[in-house]
Amino acid sequence: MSTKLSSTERIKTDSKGLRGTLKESLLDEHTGALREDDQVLIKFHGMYQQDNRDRREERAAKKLDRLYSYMIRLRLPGGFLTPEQWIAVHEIAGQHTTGVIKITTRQTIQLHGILKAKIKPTIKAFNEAILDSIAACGDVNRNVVAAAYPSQSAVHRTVHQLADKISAYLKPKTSAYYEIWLDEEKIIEKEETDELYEDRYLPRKFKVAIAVPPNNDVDVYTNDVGLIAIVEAGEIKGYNIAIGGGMGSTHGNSATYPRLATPIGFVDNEEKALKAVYEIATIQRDYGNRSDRKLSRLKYTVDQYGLDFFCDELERRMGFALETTKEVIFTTRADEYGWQQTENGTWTYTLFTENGRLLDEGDVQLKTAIYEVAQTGKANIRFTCHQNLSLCDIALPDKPVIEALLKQYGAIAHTEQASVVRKQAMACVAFNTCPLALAEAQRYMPALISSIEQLLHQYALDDEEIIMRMTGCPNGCARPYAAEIGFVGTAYGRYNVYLGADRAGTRLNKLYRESQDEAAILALLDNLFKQYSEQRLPGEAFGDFSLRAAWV
Ligand code: SRM
Ligand code: SF4
Repeated sequence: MSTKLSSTERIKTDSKGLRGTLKESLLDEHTGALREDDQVLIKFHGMYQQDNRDRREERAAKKLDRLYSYMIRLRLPGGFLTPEQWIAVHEIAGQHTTGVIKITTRQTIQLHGILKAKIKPTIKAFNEAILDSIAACGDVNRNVVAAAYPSQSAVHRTVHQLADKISAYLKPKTSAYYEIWLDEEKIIEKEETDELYEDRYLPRKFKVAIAVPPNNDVDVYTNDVGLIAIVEAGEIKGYNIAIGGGMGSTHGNSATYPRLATPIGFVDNEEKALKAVYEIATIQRDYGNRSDRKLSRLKYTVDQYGLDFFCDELERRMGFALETTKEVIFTTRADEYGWQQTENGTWTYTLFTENGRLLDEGDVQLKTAIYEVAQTGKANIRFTCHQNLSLCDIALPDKPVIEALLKQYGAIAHTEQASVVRKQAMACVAFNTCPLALAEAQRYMPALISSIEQLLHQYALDDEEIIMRMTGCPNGCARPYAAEIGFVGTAYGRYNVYLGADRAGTRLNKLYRESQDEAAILALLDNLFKQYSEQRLPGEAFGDFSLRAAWV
């Protein structure tokens, strides 16, 4: 194995606490881009430099620079916003961005299309709403996700608080964000010691999720660290800990692979869970691969050193032993759409937001609907890892007002009329902003689902909750390897098709066919749905049948 550090490692250690030359890059009016090293560093501040890929050729023909802009992602542990914060997000989205508010697969939002000169005003506006984008990207702990349902049970309140605590505990200590984007006074870098990240940060991104069985809505095993709440008689008794999940792989590189996290033990209180997450991060910091970024996620560290070594090292660093993993049963990953009453008597309405794109289109004015609801001040907002949005904490007397607004702007009809399969589906961003996309995803999946709905109808499978997910490349941002049917882009208009994951997210799928175009996908699904409708056992899910039928 090479021991030469990757170029990103030098950029991090030379960055003076993630400052680099970002200030100078921002002032350079000759280009919409940043200096090369700063393009890496800005990620740690929650932003990505991008360009409009639909316009690359046209601009190249005119000998023009690419059309650079920035995507900003918020740090939002547990995916929560107050109505006041939503109003701020809505207004910010209307000023310097494409206008679309994009709910991500990790329970937060992204805004795209921000020009370089507008980054600072955007961050300042977020800051006024007590929102930030620190560590939403980069080689650090990312947005901590937590079970969204039902948002008001005491157990869920506890895990939402734990998500906040983990996010704060693993937040980089540098004050570069405040200096660069908010013009706060410079702090002498030497005084900023960061015991967790030191000056090298982690070898790669690090993701933590907290699940509350039986709903695995956070897809807990696809994370570097999964905490699974063990609930008895309505109380959390502790957490199972699972390590080494991750979806990303690279076409043609067999050393890379998706992996589900392995349960390694149980801790009986929150303090120990926090300590465990922290020390798992320090082991990854010290042992993770810093030469080849394709092999640097925790999953590869775990597989390289072995679980025994990892657990011994973890117990040594924590100063206490892990207990035996408790039995856990997950039965679903689905969002509970529509109205749900929660334990404390308040109401939640979960809205279908196809691929997380919140906008106004024709009669379906989702963005306006949420804005108007937020204006009443009578509902909080919580995002789900399924790219959806829940209006929550609604008191019974306020329910009619909110329902009327949702009806007025077409949100209820939109949610109720969407088919079962569409409501289970997810697609990543892909074109036109993702620089890594090989094929379309969120712009194409809705049309493909329409054709799939017709096939399902032909075999009376309309009510089957088959989980389908699509990504524009093998990085796996919509977790396609944990879908019953996964589509992974290989080239424009072509996808690898994967089959066989289970509904609860405890088993990965396997490659079924390579590089299929739409006609081939529909033909193969036609055949598979026919067999499934004729031969399945009562209640047998499509993913389970795929294995029994030995399709993969
Ligand atoms: Fe992702 C990179 C979008 C969730 C695995 N992801 C990207 C970038 C930033 C492209 C880039 O590096 O320049 C994409 C930006 C597109 C755009 O224009 O907005 C991008 N990822 C997304 C989002 C927005 C997809 C979505 O439609 O919701 C999700 C934002 C999550 C968030 O709020 O933090 C998103 N990405 C995920 C997930 C799912 C998850 O975390 O539950 C995964 C798979 C799990 C995992 O991490 O293994 C994921 N994204 C990746 C990878 C592959 C990482 C790897 O280990 O190999 C990359 C590429 C990379 O890091 O080099 C990537
Ligand atoms: Fe981009 Fe690939 Fe992630 Fe889709 S899966 S957003 S194409 S990196």
